[in-house]
Amino acid sequence: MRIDVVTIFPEYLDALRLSLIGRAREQELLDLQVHDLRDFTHDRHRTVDDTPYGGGPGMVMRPEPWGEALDHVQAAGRTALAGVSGEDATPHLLVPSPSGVPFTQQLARELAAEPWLAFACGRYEGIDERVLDDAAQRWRVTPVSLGDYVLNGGEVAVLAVVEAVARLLPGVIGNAQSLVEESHEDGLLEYPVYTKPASWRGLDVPAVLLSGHHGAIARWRRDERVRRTARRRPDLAAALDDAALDDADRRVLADQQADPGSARFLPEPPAVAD
Ligand code: 6GU
Repeated sequence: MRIDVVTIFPEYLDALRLSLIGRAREQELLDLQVHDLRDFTHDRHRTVDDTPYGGGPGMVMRPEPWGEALDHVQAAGRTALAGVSGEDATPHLLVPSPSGVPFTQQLARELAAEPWLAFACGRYEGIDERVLDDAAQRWRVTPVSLGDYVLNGGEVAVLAVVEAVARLLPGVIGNAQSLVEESHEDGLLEYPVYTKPASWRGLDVPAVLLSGHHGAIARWRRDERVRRTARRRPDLAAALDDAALDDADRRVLADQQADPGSARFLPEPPAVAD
């Protein structure tokens, strides 16, 4: 996969040299190129912003450097992808913004199937809207949001989106099974996990996990996923597809919903040993 990122803070993206994503780049599973927006300015001060038409607070990113930067991304990516995706390849442009569409595991899966993504990192009050309108005449353009809160710019969101997408690429994560049994893959949150020692600070690992009884362990984990989802994410629990639940799931769900617990930040109720 090819990914281009345009930003005024290229150093923010240095974190994508670390760990699994860094190794994926070394192995050329991922070709990630970061471009400095200021390289596409022509004035002495390398100005990327100006005051908003219509007044109001803050500054808006000027369209001209963005237009040139995205033209450069188009040309550089086409050269890099030559032969892979054809002469008319275009990136899917993602624009991080608190007013974007929610970034979800489902969207991450869809993006992981694409050959070429580009990210336009806005700062200040945002990018002149014509930059997106112009790009949309040639490319697919999707504003994306991490959630209902405000960051200072798109860079941190790009770190999150690139990590969520790149880990789904074939070969990036050694154990493919660990991608299947995860929060948000089937609408349920993940079950709690434990390692040695079996007793720590007076807290015992749930006995069922030491029982060697694989059926009972699978049932306990499933119950914990349902209970945790109902407790922490009533929105997800309400959206569960009833057809995907068995009788035990429905019982656990009903019990948890009848006794939801008093505070969002309480730890889980003690696990019941089997
Ligand atoms: Cl994607 N960008 C910015 N600037 N703020 C956000 C966001 C994105 N998602 C949530 N808040």
